[in-house]
Amino acid sequence: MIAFHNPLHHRHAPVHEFFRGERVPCFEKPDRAQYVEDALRERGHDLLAPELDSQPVLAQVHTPRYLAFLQSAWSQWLALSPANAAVQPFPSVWPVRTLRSDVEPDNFVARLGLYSMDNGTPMAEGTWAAAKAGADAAASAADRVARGARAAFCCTRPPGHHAGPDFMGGYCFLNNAAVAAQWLRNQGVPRVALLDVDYHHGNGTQSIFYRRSDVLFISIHGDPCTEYPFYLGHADETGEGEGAGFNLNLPLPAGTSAAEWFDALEQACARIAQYGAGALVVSLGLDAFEGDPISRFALTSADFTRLGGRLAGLGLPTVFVLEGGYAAAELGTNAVNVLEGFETQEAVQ
Ligand code: SP5
Ligand code: ZN
Repeated sequence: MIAFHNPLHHRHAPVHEFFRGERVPCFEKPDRAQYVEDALRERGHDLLAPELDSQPVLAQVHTPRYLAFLQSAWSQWLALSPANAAVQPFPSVWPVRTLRSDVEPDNFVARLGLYSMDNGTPMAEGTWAAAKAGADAAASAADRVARGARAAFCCTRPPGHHAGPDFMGGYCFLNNAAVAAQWLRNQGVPRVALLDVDYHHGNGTQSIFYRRSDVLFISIHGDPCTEYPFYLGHADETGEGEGAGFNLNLPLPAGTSAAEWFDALEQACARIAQYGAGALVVSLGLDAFEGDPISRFALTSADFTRLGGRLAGLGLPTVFVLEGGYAAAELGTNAVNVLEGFETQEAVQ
């Protein structure tokens, strides 16, 4: 399969995140992408460098002031003190209900809170460079598909699906899958289906497309009553305005078996077929894996091959975008299994 990698992903390398008030090592670490790249090469898939600038499409899915903040955040952080070069910034205050988010405070940490949904998305010196190159890789994969490729894979980190129009969160900064979907729309695909199979609800992607009918968003994920991101992802969120009826959430309890997970996948596939999509974008999180350290579904490595085969059965030009998945050593096998399940099923059709 055509696969784009992110040559700058390693420049996003924060050291720690918070868990129950303590600093713990980051789960979203550079070796995740390295394992996937290694597995792709071992199994004969070539890796291409990004070949397009995603900037115009980023401006369609994120707000100007958020993009401006993100691009300059590290230099603003250093301007507070040169010693900050060795310190990770974290937000500590957020504009929740009744507080104003229309006025940007001058204080850097207050602005960081304005543009964040959690304190679980640490930044480092190269975060913007890595995130931007990842969005370029997603645009490049989408463009190949728009120009006739059956499928393409974007192997990148940091992930993207928790990043909304004007905020970061859940290890995500720029919404790569939204970039891919918007790129396909700009290239003339009238209706794009975006299926998110990451363990965590793709709240950022949902919010970006919630009032639109030209991108159908479907997510299979851990029930937000108990699982991150907690404040979005319920079954009664079905879209608004023009987008009414074009958002489908399939939350499943923590501990759900693979058999039940594949039942939900059938519901998702039925909705995609009914929608009449011209292309499919898959937010390919691999944290539904039984061995994932922060998630509680039970898919095996073989189940990821089955997932790829089922998606091929939709018969749509498909862009796969890597999202979460924290069992790093198994991430390569699980990602390539999806792609090979897709290609094998494609070959027998
Ligand atoms: C893209 C993606 O998968 N983002 C997930 C963000 C999850 N953030 C919350 C992480 C909570 C980690 N809890 C550690 C439990 C260790 N037993
Ligand atoms: Zn996830």
